[in-house]
Amino acid sequence: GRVWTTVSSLTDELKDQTVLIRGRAQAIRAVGKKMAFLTVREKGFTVQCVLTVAPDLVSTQMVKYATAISKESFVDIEGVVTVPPEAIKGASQQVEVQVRKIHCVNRAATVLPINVEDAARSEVEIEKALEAGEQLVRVNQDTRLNYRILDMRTPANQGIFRLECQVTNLFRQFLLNEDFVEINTPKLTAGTSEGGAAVFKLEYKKQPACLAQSPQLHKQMAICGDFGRVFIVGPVFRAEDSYTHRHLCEFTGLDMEMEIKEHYTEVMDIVDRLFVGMFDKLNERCQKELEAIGKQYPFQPLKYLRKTLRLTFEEGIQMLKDAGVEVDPLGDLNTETERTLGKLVLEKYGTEFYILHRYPLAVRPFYTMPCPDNDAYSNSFDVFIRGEEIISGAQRVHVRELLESRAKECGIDVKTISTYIDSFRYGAPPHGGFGVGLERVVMLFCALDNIRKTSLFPRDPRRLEP
Ligand code: ATP
Ligand code: AMO
Repeated sequence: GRVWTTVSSLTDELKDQTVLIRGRAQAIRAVGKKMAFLTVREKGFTVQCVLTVAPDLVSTQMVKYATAISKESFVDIEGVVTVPPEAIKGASQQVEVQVRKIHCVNRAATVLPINVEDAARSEVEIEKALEAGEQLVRVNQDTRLNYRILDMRTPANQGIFRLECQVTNLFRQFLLNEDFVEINTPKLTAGTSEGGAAVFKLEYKKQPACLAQSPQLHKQMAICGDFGRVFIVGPVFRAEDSYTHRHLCEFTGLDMEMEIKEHYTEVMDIVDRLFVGMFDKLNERCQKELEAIGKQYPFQPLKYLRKTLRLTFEEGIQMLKDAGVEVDPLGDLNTETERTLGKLVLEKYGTEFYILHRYPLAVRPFYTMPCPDNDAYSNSFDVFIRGEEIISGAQRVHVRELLESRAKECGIDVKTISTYIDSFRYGAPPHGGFGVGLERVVMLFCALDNIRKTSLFPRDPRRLEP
């Protein structure tokens, strides 16, 4: 077989060598009848390919053939790598390929709903281009999502979803190394786990059912079944009724649950080691991805400490109060106060990643363990990146009677979760865990403004397609 080279690996080390590449014709420009430039893109990386008419090497017919190829078509190119005296504008690879053979493998339609080159520009580049009188279309979010397969081709999107894959991978690897067992939990369930409103109802063989709002109940039941430490990677469904930048109707949950010996801080210790290690490795292993994302959506690298800052909810309220922001000391923070606290924490402690724990019991789900010293508070926590929540976690109630009364107090129909509540009849160890929203981690790590940018095929209150 022939030896193929990827566009991303075309460097000056290959100077004068003949290479074979397959990619998309991103842009084609003819210069008279004897020369043409072709930008070839493969998985977000681009290289400039040059056709120059020369006896026995390149014919005028070949130039004509090349310039007739429609944008986004797949092409095979055989050519010689050269290093141009000046830097190439626009291409990610700084070498050129002098074309010897070109073949169009599969043609794209001549009219494209999205021009991938335009879709890849940053806001600053768009402004500049428009000022210079260039003709280009600003691609809006709905168009991007309607034609997601074209939008996906931009270098930034290639980076985002490769980075997302690493987040899942690092979550899994870390927990496997810590003796956790990966399990799968049902997505078709009889009852709700996080409270009534945001649930998709459906009929399950004539029986009322819903799509799992989280693996919460089943991951705890696996602890009752002596697995000790478990985790789940899977879809989570929330029938959100408002349209925000950070809520989806279906997202990917990274969940874990573990026995605890003494204190819920054991769960926060895992958050700390898991995420500090994850951020380090993302910065180290995903440099190309981060660079591609930052080129279109410029952002500052996340500021985090070697040991994650922990503040109690009361301390957080005090910081807000000192800054003149009045909040209910036993109520929840809202999007705005969470953001404000994030700013205050950054100023005072120099970190954009921190844990807020000991939340008021009244604002947490029924399965949350009250604080033993003061049951107005709970053994629970949220974790924030750049002032927005990425994780909720807690110690759980493992005493059946308390669990049942807490569920009733919270207005849960206990009949629908009786098998869960009954699991605690037969002896259960103290335990706790947390749930992470994958799309939120990637969105906030890269300071992106919308969760639809980190969901490959987002589901929101208005979108069920593609
Ligand atoms: P969790 O369910 O763990 O709290 P979350 O990030 O979805 O995760 P919510 O409880 O939904 O958080 O909300 C946290 C805060 O964000 C709320 O107190 C509320 O002020 C605000 N918020 C939640 N949902 C919306 C929404 N749909 N529109 C505007 N603000 C919202
Ligand atoms: P919670 O409801 O906070 O907790 O969800 C856990 C994490 O999931 C993410 N998240 C969302 N992401 C996108 N769209 C949404 N609509 C959405 N809702 C939540 C957030 C959030 O921090 N059972 C508990 C977890 C636990 O205690 O183990 C739970 O589901 O990043």
